[in-house]
Amino acid sequence: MATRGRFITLEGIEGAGKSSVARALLQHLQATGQAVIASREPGGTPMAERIRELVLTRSEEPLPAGGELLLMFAARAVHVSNLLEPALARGDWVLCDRFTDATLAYQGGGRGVPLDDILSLTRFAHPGLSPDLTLLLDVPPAIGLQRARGRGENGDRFEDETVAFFDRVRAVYLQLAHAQPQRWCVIDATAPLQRVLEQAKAAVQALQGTP
Ligand code: Z5A
Repeated sequence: MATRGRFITLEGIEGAGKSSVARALLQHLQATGQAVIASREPGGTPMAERIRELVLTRSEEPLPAGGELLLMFAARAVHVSNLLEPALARGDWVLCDRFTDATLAYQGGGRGVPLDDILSLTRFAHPGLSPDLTLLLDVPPAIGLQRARGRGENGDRFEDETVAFFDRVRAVYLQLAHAQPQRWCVIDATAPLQRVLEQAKAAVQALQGTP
C-alpha cells in the first residue's frame, strides 16, 4: 500500500500571492521527483468548478451568507471525494490554493457565521481530513487588494468587499495560525516574492523530512 501523501494548503487574503507561490512550489516539488498535484478551492474538479462559478460570479439575485457557506462546502465535498482523497491515498502530495480555513476566515470572520457552525459542517464534509501544513501568506488588505486590482481584471463578488471585511478575514487567519502553530507557517507576504518563496520552500522541506 502506498504511503499516504501530504496535504499542503495556501491561505491568505486576496492578492497575498497564493497562486504565485503554489506555482513555484509545484515546480520545486516536481524537480525533487515528488509526485504532486495542485488544486484550488472552491473548485478543483469539473463539478466543483461549476459551483465555483456560481458562488463567485456577481448576480442580481442576492446570495445570503448561509447559501454561500453551503455552496463552499458542496464544492469541497465533491473536491475531497473525487480528487483530494484519491490523490493522497495513492501517495501524491497535494498543494491546494485555499481549503476549509478559508471558510472559517471568510464566512466566519468576514460574514459573521459562528465558527462552531462551520466546524460542524467540516466534520460532515471531510471527517478526518486536515492539512499537514498550511502556509499563511499574510498581508494587510491595503497591499493585497492593490495587487489584485492592479491586474486589471473584472474580479469576483469578493472583490466588491470593503477593507474592513478583509481585516476581519485576516484576523481570523492569524487567530487560527496562533492556535495551531505546529500546522501553520505564517509568512510575511509584503516581502519580495523571492523571499516569500524561500520561506515557503523551507517549510515544505521540513515536512519532507518528517515521517
Ligand atoms: N472563498 C471563500 O469565501 N470561502 C472559501 O471557503 C473559499 C474561498 C475556499 C476565490 O478565491 C474567492 O473565494 C476568494 C475567497 C473565497 N475571494 N477573495 N478574496 P481565489 O483564491 O480564487 O481568489 P483570490 O484570493 O482572489 O486570489 P488572487 O487574487 O488570485 O490572489 P493570490 O493568488 O493570493 O495572488 P497572486 O495571483 O499570486 O498574486 C497577485 C498579484 O500580486 C500578482 O500580480 C503577483 O505577481 C503579485 N505578487 C504576488 N506576490 C507578491 C509579492 N510578494 N510582492 C509583490 N507582488 C506580488
